[in-house]
Amino acid sequence: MEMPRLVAFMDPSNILIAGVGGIGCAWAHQAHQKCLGSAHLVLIDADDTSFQTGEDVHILRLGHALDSVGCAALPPLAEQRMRGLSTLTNQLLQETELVVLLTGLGGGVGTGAAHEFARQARQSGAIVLAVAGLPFECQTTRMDIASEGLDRLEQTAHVTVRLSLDRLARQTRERGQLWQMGAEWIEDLVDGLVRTLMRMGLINLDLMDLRAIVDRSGEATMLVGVGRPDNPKGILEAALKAPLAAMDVGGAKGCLIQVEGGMGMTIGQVDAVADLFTSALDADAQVILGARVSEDLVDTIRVVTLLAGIRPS
Ligand SMILES: Nc1nc2c(ncn2[C@@H]2O[C@H](COP(=O)(O)OP(=O)(O)O)[C@@H](O)[C@H]2O)c(=O)[nH]1
Ligand SMILES: [Mg+2]
Repeated sequence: MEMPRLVAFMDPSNILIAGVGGIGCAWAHQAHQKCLGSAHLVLIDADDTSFQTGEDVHILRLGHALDSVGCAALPPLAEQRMRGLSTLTNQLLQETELVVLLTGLGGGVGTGAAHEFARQARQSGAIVLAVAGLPFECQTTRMDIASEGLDRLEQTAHVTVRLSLDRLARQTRERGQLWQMGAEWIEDLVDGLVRTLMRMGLINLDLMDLRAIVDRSGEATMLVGVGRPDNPKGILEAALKAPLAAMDVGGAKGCLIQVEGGMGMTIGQVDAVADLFTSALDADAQVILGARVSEDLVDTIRVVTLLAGIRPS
């Protein structure tokens, strides 16, 4: 096996966006562009075309001959190669407190290497939030491959959000875009999370709050909504349009909610949005609320919620 390459300079920043596999790398790259400077980026793949160099990007190359997607033998090979990089990964993860892992399941690399990377990250003490794209429903072979990778990712990551490529594609088609490019939802989610955790707000949230939520048993998911301050209902509706695989969030027992708005945002507006977003939760749900003002948001409120302790439906 050829020597893996790590193009990197280690930096003590503690949020790492990780893309695993072709789609995962594309999503991670796009998300990182949006929150440049606040998070690091690692791209993990077997295929050099996934690697966008030139900025502060770490690259973990899993070696060639892994990229003919759809072959069931490939995920174990990718997993094994990922395991072989654990020394490099440990180095990379030394300062990392939070990993946002993006991947598309159903091919070789994402399916095999994502859960192994998540395991390594968790072992080094990081919180791992994963977003996993699920194959199109007509791709039954890929779906079978994906479901095994998903099981293992869900067992490993603190939170695994299932993203339906069917729903993603439908939405991007409505906007006249290619589905491969329709990763705005992912960008907003990652950007929102990074902002939530990196910057100080009116009401501060920190990693301990996040831990308190993600350590709950049951399923977890995340929602992002953007809209006008005077229309909290519209923000919730926008959030519920996310291309997530179907999941009933009604009974969630834990919720972290970050409300971000422009200079004129009032506590009343924060309350109204938070009330609406939490109204469907379990009556005893633990809710942690954060809010912050951002000059770049004009007449807009963005809400990022992480819901946990959801009973599997
Ligand atoms: N229809 C279609 N689906 C794709 C395409 N590329 C990726 N996918 C979907 O995305 C999943 C992951 O793909 P990819 O990230 O390229 O796989 P990996 O690099 O081997 O991990 C696949 O299982 C498919 O469901 C494509 O060009 N066409
Ligand atoms: Mg690939």
